[in-house]
Amino acid sequence: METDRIADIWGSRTPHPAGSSWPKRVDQFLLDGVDESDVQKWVRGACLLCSNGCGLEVAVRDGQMVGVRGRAEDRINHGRLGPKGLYGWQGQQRDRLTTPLIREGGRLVETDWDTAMGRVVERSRSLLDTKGPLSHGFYTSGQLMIEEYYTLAVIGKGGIGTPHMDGNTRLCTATAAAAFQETFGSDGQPGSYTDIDSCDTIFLFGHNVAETQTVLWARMLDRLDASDPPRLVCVDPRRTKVAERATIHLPIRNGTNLALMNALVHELIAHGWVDTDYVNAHTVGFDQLDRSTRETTPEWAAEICGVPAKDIRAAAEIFGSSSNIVSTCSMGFYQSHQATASACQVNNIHLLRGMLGRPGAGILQMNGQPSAQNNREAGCGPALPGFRNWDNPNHVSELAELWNVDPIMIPHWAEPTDSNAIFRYAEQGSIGFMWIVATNPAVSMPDLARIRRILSGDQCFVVVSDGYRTETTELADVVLPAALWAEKTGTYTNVDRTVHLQEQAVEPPGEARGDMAIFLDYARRMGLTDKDGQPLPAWDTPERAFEAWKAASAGRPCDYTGLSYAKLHDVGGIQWPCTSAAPEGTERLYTGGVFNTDLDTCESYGHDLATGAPLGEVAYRARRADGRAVLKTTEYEHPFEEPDDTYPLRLTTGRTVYHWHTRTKTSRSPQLNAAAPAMWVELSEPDAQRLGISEGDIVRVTSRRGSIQAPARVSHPREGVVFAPWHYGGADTAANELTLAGWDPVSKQPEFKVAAVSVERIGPGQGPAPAPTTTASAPVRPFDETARK
Ligand SMILES: Nc1nc2c(c(=O)[nH]1)N[C@H]1C(S)=C(S)[C@@H](COP(=O)(O)OP(=O)(O)OC[C@H]3O[C@@H](n4cnc5c(=O)[nH]c(N)nc54)[C@H](O)[C@@H]3O)O[C@H]1N2
Ligand SMILES: Nc1nc2c(c(=O)[nH]1)N[C@H]1C(S)=C(S)[C@@H](COP(=O)(O)OP(=O)(O)OC[C@H]3O[C@@H](n4cnc5c(=O)[nH]c(N)nc54)[C@H](O)[C@@H]3O)O[C@H]1N2
Ligand code: SF4
Ligand SMILES: [Mo]
Repeated sequence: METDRIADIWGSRTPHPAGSSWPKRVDQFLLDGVDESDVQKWVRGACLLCSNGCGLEVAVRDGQMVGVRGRAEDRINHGRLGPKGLYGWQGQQRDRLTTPLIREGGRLVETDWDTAMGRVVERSRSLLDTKGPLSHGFYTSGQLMIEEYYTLAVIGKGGIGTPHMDGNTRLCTATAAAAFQETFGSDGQPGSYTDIDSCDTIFLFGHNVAETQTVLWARMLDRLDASDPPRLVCVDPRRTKVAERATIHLPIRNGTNLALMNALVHELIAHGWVDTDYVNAHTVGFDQLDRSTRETTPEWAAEICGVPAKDIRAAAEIFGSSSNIVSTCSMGFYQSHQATASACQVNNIHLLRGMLGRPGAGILQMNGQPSAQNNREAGCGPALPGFRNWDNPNHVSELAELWNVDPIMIPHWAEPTDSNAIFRYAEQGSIGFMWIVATNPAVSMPDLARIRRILSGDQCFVVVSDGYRTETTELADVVLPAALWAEKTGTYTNVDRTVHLQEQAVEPPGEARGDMAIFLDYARRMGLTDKDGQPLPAWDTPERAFEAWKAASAGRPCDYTGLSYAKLHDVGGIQWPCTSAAPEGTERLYTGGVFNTDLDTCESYGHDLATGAPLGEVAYRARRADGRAVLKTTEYEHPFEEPDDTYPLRLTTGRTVYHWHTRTKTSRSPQLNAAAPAMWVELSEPDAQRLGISEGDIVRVTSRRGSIQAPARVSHPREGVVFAPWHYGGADTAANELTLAGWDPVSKQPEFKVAAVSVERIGPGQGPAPAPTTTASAPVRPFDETARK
């Protein structure tokens, strides 16, 4: 069946009553002129264009991808695909990098693999010999596969021995991981997507699910359109499509999440909406939580957040009176100065009501990228593989044994380095070799002028692996052409712990190679070995890497030992932990109210949420969580920048449904690109009127760091808030020219969601802004030609 997912983003409704299974609906898209009988094979896998991880099959003809269709039996999507899933893959067939590039006389020129890798290894080896492992930094992604992450984790942590490894997951889901660790002792999503099918209430905290996990929103819509719909509460400064369906929409000022959360906790406790038996049996820290929220009344929060106290009370009452609640938490919460504390409060309200570990009651601290979870699990970023605790010598020696290396090789003398610090060290030059894989920091990091300076300077040698030339490859010393999705085999794990196997469907273009093969080539050329002189890592195929990863995960919360390529091929998505005791996977974590906070199990000894100071083993031991969850919060503080006379508006940034991040794929997909071809900026109607700005006028947005120009869309952010999509690179258009390099003290996630800006009209545009009209970016009214000045 042919599908239009540009105009009809979520597709037709299949409503169903609470507790029944979500009906199937198979979406398919084949290139023009291709019909099903032309397809020579359908190759199994999952979409890699967001954390939802929809199961699909790739249609192949004559060695080329010619289409996709959803897998009806997959637990995630029951056959559905959204706009990016249906159309995004076409972007892989255009403008690809097909040979390595090296910088010669200031310019990037094509070369062969031997020459390119020769340069990489020469620089890496000489720095390692003269300056040691701290001269090396690896900045990776949330878009690689487990096999690739684990391979690089072993190379970086067991072979090179550097703590300077992080992913762009720092910008994305570092807070999800941090909040899980602080509350439950380790990373790992408690809930399951099936909870949506049976809950009676949904809370969305800073999550525009309608545009960012469209198939999950379709799942929610199918309950909202049923005869027994759940209540919906949406916390977002913009009137998104989610907000339009909400029972209560709290359009709080960006940067004030913690004030709201502290008020919700206050209300739950003040009204006795607390499951005291659950709290007593399964948590520690209630008295402290109670004390620190005594004064945080709805009236107090209303003042800070800029929403009516009665709406905060009403939202609290919904939370207090529902039987089965699912909450999701995403970038509106994570990309802020008190991100971890705010996300922990979402965990806390669920714990207070015993609202997890059973059908319909669950927490979804969202991931954004398709395999952000795997970077966290496999230890390619800050964590040690298998959610192991760097501060626990037993955990470190387990890895040393697995890898057959001396424990001293594995960096564990301090907290691992976050990407903010990695870029700082690269700026100073103490990191002289930085390898950037599957991320485009010259568009996605805050304060871009500084990022460009760091990457283009001589103080640090920069290697970039990507499928395309990007804003970042243009600053590199060596560029390595990478195979992309479906051009290689491997596994990845979505938000609700569902693991998918993507099988290779087609060959990569030209000389492009899979990232695992590139990492192994590097390791071999560097001569990395274990204690017995055997090559490290020991494997050479994706399946062997997966088997090695399974061994590393054994006995840890993310246990993969019951999975295999064959099983994933047959079944589609399966949730970890999957073991011989739970061969079909595990729907929910913490069903018995026992958490991973035991001293020997926990992934972290926790932090002070206000300062980010690590608490250490002694303090952790003294708290005696011993399997109970930890209720933690801190006091609300103002964001780093508040509006003033010069910069009177609050900028926030985010996504549109039709693009993926820096658009390397989606700008090359005809349908997606046409739907949102160029940059725009959104203003509320009162602000636009005050500033004399009409729809489509060109405006300049200026912050303390830089300025951009774009046509204005008069839409639905709250008054005083400016919204900029951050997809469009370029010094005149990239939202991150404006954002600031500040971060949450615990998760170190940058504050992309608040900066003070001014907006001025520069002149008339050419018609309405090039923003979608089908989404949160819809104009308040149709474009009026006569109103143009
Ligand atoms: N179409 C599309 N889908 C994607 C992606 C994409 O690029 N495009 N990227 C994927 C990735 S990696 C991620 S991380 C996810 C992100 O998914 P989301 O978190 O849903 O995406 P964002 O648009 O960044 O932010 C969500 C909402 O936060 C609101 N917000 C802004 N400031 C605040 C605030 O201070 N408080 C609150 N409560 N809300 C605020 C914004 O108005 C916005 O609607 O999406 C994934 N899915
Ligand atoms: N202002 C602002 N900034 C933000 C955000 C925001 O909300 N506001 N959100 C942040 C978030 S949540 C995220 S996740 C980041 C994302 O930021 P980035 O990671 O920089 O964005 P992408 O465009 O996804 O970049 C991924 C790159 O990897 C390449 N790639 C894809 N697959 C592969 C592969 O298999 N191998 C290799 N080697 N390369 C591959 C792609 O071509 C692309 O160039 O941006 C962050 N930046
Ligand atoms: S919801 Fe996400 S995973 Fe599913 S089709 Fe859309 S982009 Fe792909
Ligand atoms: Mo993300």
